[in-house]
Amino acid sequence: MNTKKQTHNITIAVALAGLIAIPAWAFSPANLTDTNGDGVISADEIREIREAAKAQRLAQFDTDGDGELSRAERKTAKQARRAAMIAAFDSDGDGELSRDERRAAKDARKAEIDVQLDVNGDGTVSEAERAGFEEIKSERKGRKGKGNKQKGQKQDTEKMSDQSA
Ligand SMILES: [Ca+2]
Ligand SMILES: [Ca+2]
Ligand SMILES: [Ca+2]
Repeated sequence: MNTKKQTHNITIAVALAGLIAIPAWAFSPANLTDTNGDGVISADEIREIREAAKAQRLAQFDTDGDGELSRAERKTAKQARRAAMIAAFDSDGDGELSRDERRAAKDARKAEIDVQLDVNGDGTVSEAERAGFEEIKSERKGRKGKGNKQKGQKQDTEKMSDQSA
């Protein structure tokens, strides 16, 4: 790979990560591409893009080069993301993202994803064009929802028994 180009791409990826980092199911840097040119961005293509984004994130923030992000490295990554978010969406310039600014960021992210999903560029995202994205979304939601619920219930139970003990 071309290192120079990659570094440049990382910068873009980080900026993009900032743009789209808000949602609960946080989607990694989106440059959703119809890699195999079949007219739709499949779930597999999204997975690959996400893996690549993850690798880029690692390449940029793995300062000690051990192939993992330590807590401190994660923190730096998070701060960079936050800074990118604020740079992009802090309309009133107070250094914080208000609820409206967050909403604007979310809307921008949605719009951006729609543009990317509209592979044939006809201005609408057809069911076929959206299918892969929805698959990823429901996959994540399912996993997260289930996990959280079970965890939450367990925690509640534990908490209750703690309190009664
Ligand atoms: Ca494709
Ligand atoms: Ca603000
Ligand atoms: Ca379309």
